[in-house]
Parts: sequence; C-alpha cells; structure tokens
Amino acid sequence: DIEPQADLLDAGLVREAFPPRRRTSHKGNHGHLLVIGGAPGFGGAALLASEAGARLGAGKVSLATAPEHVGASLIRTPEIMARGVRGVSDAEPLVDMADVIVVGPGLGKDAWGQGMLQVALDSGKPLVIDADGLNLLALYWPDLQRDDWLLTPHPGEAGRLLESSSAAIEGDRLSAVRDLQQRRHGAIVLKGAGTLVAGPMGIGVCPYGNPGMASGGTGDVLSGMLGSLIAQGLPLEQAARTGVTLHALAADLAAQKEGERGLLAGDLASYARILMNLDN
Ligand code: NPW
Ligand code: AMP
Ligand code: MG
Repeated sequence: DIEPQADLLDAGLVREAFPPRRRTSHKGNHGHLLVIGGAPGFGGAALLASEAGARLGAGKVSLATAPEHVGASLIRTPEIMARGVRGVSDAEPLVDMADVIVVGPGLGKDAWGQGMLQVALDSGKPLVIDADGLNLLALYWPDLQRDDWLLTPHPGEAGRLLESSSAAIEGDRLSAVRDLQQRRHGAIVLKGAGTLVAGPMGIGVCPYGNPGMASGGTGDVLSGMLGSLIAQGLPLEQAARTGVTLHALAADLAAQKEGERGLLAGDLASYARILMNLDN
C-alpha cells in the first residue's frame, strides 16, 4: 500500500461554492433538504442540523423527528417544515419530496432509528449519514457500500465502523479515512482537529477550526451544512470539502469575535452566513 497523502483544503472553496444568486431565482431552485433524527432525549441534534441547513441556503428544509420535538422546532425555526414521525409510513412521503437526506443526528439506535435509516437507504436519494446513523450502519449494514453517500464519523464512530477504537483511529487518521473510503465508497469526513475528507479526488485535510468546536452539537451542525450544499447542487465530495472548510472557518471567525470558550454549536451557522456572503 502507498502511504496516503493529503492536500490542504483552502478557504477559496467557499468562494467558489456561492456564486451570486440569479435575480429571478426562487426557493424551488435551491433544493429541498430533509433531516431525519431526534429520538426522545436528542431532539436538539436534529434541530441544529435542520437549522444549519436552512441558514446555509437550501430553498426548503423539512425535519422528520420524534413528535415531541416538533413544537420546539417550530418555535425556534418556523422556516423549517417540522413533522412528527411515529414510524416508517409517516416518513415515506417526506423522503419522496427531498433532493437530499441527512440522517442520524440524535437518531438513537433503537427500532425507530433503524426504521428511519432503512427509509433513507431505500429512497435512492443522496445521503449524508452522521452520528447514530453511522452507529446503526456499523451494527446492521456492515457490508453496505454506496457511491452517493457522505459519511461523517468522529473518531468514536469511525472506530465502530472499522471495528477498531477511537485511540487507534487517532493514531493513524490518514489510513483510517482511506480504509473507510475503500470499505464504504462515497465520500468520508473523519472529524476532529485537522478533519480529513476522502473520496475519489483523494484526501484533503482541513487546516482551520479550533477547540471551541469541542462542544455538543457542532457535528450535527456540520451534517446540516453538508446536506444544504448538496441540496444546492454541489457534487457530494465537493460539498464535503467545502462544507468542512466553511464550518471550521465559521468557528474561527466566532473565536476571533467572541473567543473560543463559550462557543455554542447553534452559533456556527450565523458566522458561516457572513463568510458565504463576503463576495456578493
Ligand atoms: P473516547 O472516549 O475517546 O474513546 P458517541 P456522541 C469519541 C447526539 N447528540 N477525538 C470519544 O471516545 C448525536 O447526534 C445530541 C477523539 C467519545 O467518548 C448522537 O446521535 C445533542 N475521540 C448521540 O448524541 C448534542 C472522539 O467518541 C465518543 C472525538 C451520541 O453522539 C450532542 C463519544 O461519541 C450529540 O451531538 C475526537 N474529536 N470525538 C443534542 N443537543 O441533542 C468523539 N470521540 O458515543 O458516539 O456519542 O458523539 O455524543
Ligand atoms: P461531533 O463530535 O460529531 O459533535 O463533531 C465535532 C465537530 O467539531 C467536528 O466537525 C470536529 O471536527 C470539530 N472539532 C471538535 N474538536 C475540534 C478541535 N479541537 N479542533 C478542530 N475541530 C474540532
Ligand atoms: Mg456527532
């Protein structure tokens, strides 16, 4: 095996991803993102992902979550079409309307979450799979490969996917992300300081970001951002490279303005908005 090498992800990716909008464009031109997640106790993860997806410019965003979280979503972000889903049959019509699906934030690992992941996998839509979606893949779909998915593990989730430990993943992150891509295909984002993105283009390393991001929900926000970029037409791997860069640069801008300590995941998308609009 050749030693895997990484190229640097560059801030220029963000500029290229957001050309000025056409004067006459309407919401139907900017894609429909569906986020599936938020089992009881983890509603915030799905709210954060869907909100970040909306803030990054998807034309429409829907949320399929446990019924008890719908009220909170409507109060915090009424722009999002939040639906309580009790099971697979409630989720199927939502899946049909989406251009891309983010599945996993706060999904849980029980029968409800498993059913939701099954619906997403059966949809034939491009997928971003994060968090418990990845844990369920490791448990119940150990051999599944797809070219049209983006998997976003942190080192703990990567360890579960590779039947290894987070310590072993951290010991050789480049080999881990390459192995995951060879095993699962599509594009892989291995999160953590120096996030790596692996896909057919090779491996990119993100030089941005800071330990202010080490707080609950920042990964959930990333998944929504990635889904939003795909909804708006970026190819999967390019969305991964761009979204990872934008998420980390947003955290750096937040740290520069307000400090690293106290950064909340829910702050990131507003900073990303500033960066997305710098050139137009
Ligand atoms: P260790 O201890 O080092 O071996 P889990 P989760 C590792 C939802 N959330 N570098 C580390 O392992 C998510 O969406 C909901 C190295 C750590 O102990 C999920 O659905 C929130 N290791 C669900 O909770 C906000 C690292 O992974 C272990 C690492 C569970 O997700 C929070 C923890 O991972 C959360 O997002 C790193 N950089 N990062 C909400 N507001 O609703 C992680 N590890 O066991 O997969 O748990 O990530 O909290
Ligand atoms: P998650 O563990 O799924 O919530 O994801 C955490 C997010 O924060 C990922 O995008 C990580 O890359 C990022 N992150 C966490 N800690 C750091 C750090 N020390 N430096 C840079 N990025 C970090
Ligand atoms: Mg996470």
